[in-house]
Amino acid sequence: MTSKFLLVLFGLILIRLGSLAADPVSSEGDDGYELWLKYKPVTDSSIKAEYLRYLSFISKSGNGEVMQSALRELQTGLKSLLGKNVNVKNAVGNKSGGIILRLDPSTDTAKLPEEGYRIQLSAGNIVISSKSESGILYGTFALLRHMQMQLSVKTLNLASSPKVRYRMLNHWDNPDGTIERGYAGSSLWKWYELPERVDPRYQDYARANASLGINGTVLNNVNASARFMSQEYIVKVAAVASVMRKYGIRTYLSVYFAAPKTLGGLPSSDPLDPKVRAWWKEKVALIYKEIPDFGGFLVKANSEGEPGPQDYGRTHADGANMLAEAFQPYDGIVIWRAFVYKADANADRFKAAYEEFVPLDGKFDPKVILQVKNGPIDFQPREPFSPLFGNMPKTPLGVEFQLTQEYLGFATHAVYEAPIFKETLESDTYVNGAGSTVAKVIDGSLHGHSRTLMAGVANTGSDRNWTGHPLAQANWYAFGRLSWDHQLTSDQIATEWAGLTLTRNQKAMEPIVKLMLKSREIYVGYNTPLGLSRPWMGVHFAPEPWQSRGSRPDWTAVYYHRADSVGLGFDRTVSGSNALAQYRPEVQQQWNNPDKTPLPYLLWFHHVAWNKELSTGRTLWQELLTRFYTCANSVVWMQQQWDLAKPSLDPQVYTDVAARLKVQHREAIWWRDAWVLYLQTFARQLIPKDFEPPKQTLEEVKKSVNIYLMK
Ligand code: BDP
Repeated sequence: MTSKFLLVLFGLILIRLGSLAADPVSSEGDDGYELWLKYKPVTDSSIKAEYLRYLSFISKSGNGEVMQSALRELQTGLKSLLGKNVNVKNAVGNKSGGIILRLDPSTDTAKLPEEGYRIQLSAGNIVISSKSESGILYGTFALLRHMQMQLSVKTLNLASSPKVRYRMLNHWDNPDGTIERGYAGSSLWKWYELPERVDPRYQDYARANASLGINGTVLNNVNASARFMSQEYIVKVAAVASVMRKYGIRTYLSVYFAAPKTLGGLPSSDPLDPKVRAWWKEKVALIYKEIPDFGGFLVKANSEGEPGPQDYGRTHADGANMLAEAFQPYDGIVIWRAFVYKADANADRFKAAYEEFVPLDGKFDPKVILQVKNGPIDFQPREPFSPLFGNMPKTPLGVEFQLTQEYLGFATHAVYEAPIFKETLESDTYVNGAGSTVAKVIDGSLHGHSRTLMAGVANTGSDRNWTGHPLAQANWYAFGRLSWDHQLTSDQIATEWAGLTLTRNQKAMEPIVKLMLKSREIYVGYNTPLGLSRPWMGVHFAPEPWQSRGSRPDWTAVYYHRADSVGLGFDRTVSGSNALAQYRPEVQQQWNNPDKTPLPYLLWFHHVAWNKELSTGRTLWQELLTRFYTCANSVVWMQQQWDLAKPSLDPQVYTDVAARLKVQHREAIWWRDAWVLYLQTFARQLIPKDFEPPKQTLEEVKKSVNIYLMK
């Protein structure tokens, strides 16, 4: 080897080292797969020293699958956080310096409900105790979360239990691998490979859910295929359920109400027909043979063309109770959806679910829970709470939120949804006087129900980072945390999620959390300000306020915003549809006077004249424009916040989000221009000088929307 060659080689090595040293973060290359379970090494040396005192052993009581998962998670977490393999010792006697997983029905957990846990220091050990293995698993995740946040364990004393019993994700996944309203790739469930091949990803999905306390998953779309009731598919479902079970998660299925006819070959699916009842009983028995902890059925019936009991002149209660009867021998439930509305040009879709279900209060089998979307229409960026909440005291009502961003900009708009969930949960129904919040309806405390439910329509898919938009992971996280404890604040959850997922640097976290907390208001501002809504048919993404033709009136845009030469908005007071009458007088009072209605809800309840002066001192037209423009511009502010955090962010994540924020800005302007130009044709007013006029004409915007929608 010549000395010249050696010099060149040495030079190359130096260049390589130099580039590595200059770019210390890039080696991480965070692809988002690990979500909030990254278990990055603890860097605070005094905290690390505290933790190291408890790593001499792990001991556990109980040997079930869930306990094994808790142990595995703890060992993986500790190894990654602290670089130590911690072994299991079972006979530890009086030893200290370890972590004890104690399944203990008697002493310190006596006051805790089944799934609750306590974490405390006792005789020099960290002790996680619970009555159930699931509780131990939740406690283990809580301890690991505490350690990921590098919090002291010197005075560790945490006790927590879920406020809601059924905390579940609803997947709108189809058997062909597509996802209805899914924006993060295709379905996680690979039906054609099951049951022989069980994708390892199912386990990571289960871990992520269990880390938040989610204990149920509905695997298939509410627009269900009958094939899930076939023996072939039940076996496939059983293979997925066996993974979920290890993490305390029960598996549920959406069912096609007409399955007895289409799959079973019976002449009808009439819920009062004894043959149909027998068919379902047999089906449920078959399912329990394969899946002993099966959770139950979720049903969308007589809704948007799906079959249901009304096809036979029966009620929703008849249908639900027939299925409940099939579940009598088992610990399963029937979750019946309240998302129904009829094609009636003169009716107000807002009122439909209430009219249909309130008369049925008291008629449902105790195994039935009614699942109600948070608002009366359909997951709009902002909706008043559904008037069903509180008005069916004899029926357990669960709430359904949507994590997938159907109306919230798919996977290109950053919208942190915790404030949406909280807004519904904190709404006061006044049914038993002030303080009768939706949260108290759904956690059962208002009307004394123990079957309580919070469901979230999942935003997961086959994308490597699970949710497409990296920040959308926060919506899954927030839903899970709130389903466990609805009293957590949006801020708390955002801070926790950002700290676990993006960066531990305090300075970087601040702008990220600010961005997250403002994101929903910003979106509403350029998308549906002042209480506009837009559930028209189609892809639910492109702006189409002009859409006036549909197969039914409530599948058009004009049905909802009611723009005309006088003004804008849907009159739901006595002079209009009187939907307000479905609320208690105290709630009506907040919304029935256009002068007093809070501006975010104004156009939900009133048809307001273009020149009416609002509480801001601006006319309706001016206020709309102010919101459209300010909020579209605020996306630039979001970009700035994100950039402030850049030095502490993984470059892959930084770049991905930065690019999506650019798309968001472009699309925010698209939305703004479409609304402004279209509404201008009714308002016949100029765009005030302070605002830059749209660069395109209305016709040009319409053309771009048509291209977007083209097949
Ligand atoms: C709407 C969706 C539709 C769903 C329906 C539902 O557009 O795809 O099937 O809700 O919840 O939001 O059943």
